[in-house]
Amino acid sequence: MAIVEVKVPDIGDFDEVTVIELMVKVGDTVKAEQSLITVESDKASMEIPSSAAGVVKEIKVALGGKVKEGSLVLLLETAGVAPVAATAPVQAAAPAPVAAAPVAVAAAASPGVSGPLEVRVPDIGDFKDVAVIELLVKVGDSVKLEQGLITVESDKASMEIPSSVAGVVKELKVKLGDKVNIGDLVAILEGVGAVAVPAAAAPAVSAPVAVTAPAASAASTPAAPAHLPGAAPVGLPHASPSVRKFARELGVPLNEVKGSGLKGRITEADVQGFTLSVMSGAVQTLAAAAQNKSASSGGDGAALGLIPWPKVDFAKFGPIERKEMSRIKKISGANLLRNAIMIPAVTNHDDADITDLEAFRVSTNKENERSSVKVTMLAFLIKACVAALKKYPEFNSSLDGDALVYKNYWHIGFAADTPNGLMVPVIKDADKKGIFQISTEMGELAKKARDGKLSPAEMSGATFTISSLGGIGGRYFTPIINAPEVAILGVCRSTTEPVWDGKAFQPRLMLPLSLTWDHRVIDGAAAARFNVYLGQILGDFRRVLL
Ligand code: CAO
Repeated sequence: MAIVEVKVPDIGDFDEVTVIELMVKVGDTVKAEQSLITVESDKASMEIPSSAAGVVKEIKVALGGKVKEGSLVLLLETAGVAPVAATAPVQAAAPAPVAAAPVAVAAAASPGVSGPLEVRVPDIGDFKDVAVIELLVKVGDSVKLEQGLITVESDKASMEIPSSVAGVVKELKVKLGDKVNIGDLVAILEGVGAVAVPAAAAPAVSAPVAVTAPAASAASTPAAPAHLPGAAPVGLPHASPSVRKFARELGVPLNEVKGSGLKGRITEADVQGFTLSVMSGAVQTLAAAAQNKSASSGGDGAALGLIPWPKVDFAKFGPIERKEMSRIKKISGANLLRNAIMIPAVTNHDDADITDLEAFRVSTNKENERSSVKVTMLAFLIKACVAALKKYPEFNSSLDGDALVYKNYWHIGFAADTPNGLMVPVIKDADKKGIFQISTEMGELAKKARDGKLSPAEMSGATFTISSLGGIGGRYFTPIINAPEVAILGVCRSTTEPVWDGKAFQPRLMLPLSLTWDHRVIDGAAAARFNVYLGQILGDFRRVLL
């Protein structure tokens, strides 16, 4: 054990910055590079990462306090041996800050420009191929000089790209998910006002003009940081990159979350709180509210250009009873509708011979009769799906704009039928767990789902989902993909059937499988291969080891 001092590393040109968020507390176990605090200057917000892994012993900074390069952030107890005498506190090697702050430069204004003006990505420091995560304006909007047009984000920082001119947006040249670099065209504006030019030299600008910052020059129109206090356009959520990422993963609309941090900053706890409020029904997202409104008015499909939903006075034909749908049904209904409409989904049906696997499952349960854990077919299916997902990784991916995000983790969701409606708890890291552990967790999660006690974290992060109706019955069905996943496996009840072995019919236990997949990501041939491979594994589970 050693005590390690974590200090503020080189934070570029910034002298003193304010601590605006404490992201860990005493007793927390942190990984190396995990963000510890967020600091903010008048130009940028940055997360200060931990230079070592360990347990937080003491926090040496306070909210609102000022720090600079070399300031002590906290003391960590690490598992390893300290690089110097173990009794003395050791200064950790200073890591680079998570966010390199964009250079701040005063821009002079050259008034009286009109005509089409190009706004390009200015010097954004060392960042390359940063993703556009927010469009802050739309065609037709009037923008002021220095107003943020888009927000870009690397894995380290988020920044706003400001307009170098005042004018009306004629064309947006980027879309959500695009990757941009210095010099890339962001928008074309009809200039009506000032053009920002380097403070040192303010040449007359005649339209059309490319307002592009020279790559190496600090004296250029800078990329404004995402959290420029006082200058951020109204409504821009005030949150650190990691909180934004967390919100995106949960599908939380950040602009609807109230920040409890310094200067209204949105913290991870705020995002969690918002999620819980939505789950408990206390709060509705604006999107859900709009969808519910549309559904409650008959879901008339007007937005899709469809003919109106039939309005029928059912009471005319016989006695009726009207009941409000459960909250979970309303929420899942809105999600199912979106997924059914937006995903070009195809379903492949197949059968797997599980005669031997079922015999093994039954004998395993007999051998462990005294154990409270019952091994279920679904646990084997989860394990088999992980093997198939590893062999065909696009089934474990998600669409992000024009890119595919391949996930190197295998979290499997399973649909659970509850008195309040359908819920999808998630077995995290199913690849690392054995059948007993998966069965145990599934039992616990299914119980929590039925008792309405699942936490948002227990329902998030799935990379693939299985919906099993095997305990109930049926033959095949077409499950709806749980976006942003790209495939889902539906399973029905196994039955003993005569299967031709080349010489005679043999009684074999056959499991019906229905794989629904997103045709934007997966081709029919790949889906057939996935099902065939899954069937082979279920037919001979030793293949999981290969
Ligand atoms: N074929 C034949 N029998 C099966 C089977 C299959 N594919 N899958 C399960 N069974 C059997 C089990 O062995 C068990 O039998 P015993 O009681 O004799 O041991 C019985 O059916 C009940 O199983 P179960 O459903 O309780 O357990 P499970 O692990 O299969 O499923 C869970 C757990 C939570 C997924 C399930 O209870 C559930 O909620 N299923 C519904 C999912 C759903 O609604 N999907 C639709 C989504 S789209 O609207």
